[in-house]
Amino acid sequence: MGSNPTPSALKNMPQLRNATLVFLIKRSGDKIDRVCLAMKKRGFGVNRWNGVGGKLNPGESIEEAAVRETEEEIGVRVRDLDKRAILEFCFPHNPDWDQAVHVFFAEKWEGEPSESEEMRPEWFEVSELPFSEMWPDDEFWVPAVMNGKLVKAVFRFGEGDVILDKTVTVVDKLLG
Ligand code: 6OG
Repeated sequence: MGSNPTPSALKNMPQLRNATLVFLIKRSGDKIDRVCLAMKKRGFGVNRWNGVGGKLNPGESIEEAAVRETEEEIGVRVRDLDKRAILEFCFPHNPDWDQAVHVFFAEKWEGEPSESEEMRPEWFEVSELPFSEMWPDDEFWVPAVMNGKLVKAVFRFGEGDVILDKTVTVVDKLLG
């Protein structure tokens, strides 16, 4: 018997599909004062403001996917990526949507955010984020991340994107 057995509840857990979420940020001194959100024009999360990102292509790393998606969605080539959160989303009524979202800040990029068929970017003051038009989970982790905290969180959603339960933890380090 191993000294550190896998808890039985975790044994049969399938590995969640990875996805990326990138926020372009502008600082004033140490503080983030502006963040680029983009209005999703189609598909999953349509009509919501969010960072940019998406699923990984076969063989791609999480960071490679984050760079590619940012370029595809808002025409900006990021030069740095700083991982700030890992969020697990489960949708028991539609497990195809289950995903582990890796959240990054980018502070250096080439080009200016511009509209694509999928996203319409806009700069927001961090103090004026449009939470009523964002995913309902965002109010529980975005403020901490904007304040410089690293976050791990798990959200379970029901029909109509209602949060059934959640665990949001500020951590010292993000692994994975
Ligand atoms: P595509 O399916 O468009 O990628 N994403 C979420 N973002 C937030 N803030 N909250 C959620 O709560 C999310 N679920 C997914 C990850 C989906 C994009 O949306 C993000 C990707 O950037 C459920 O390829």
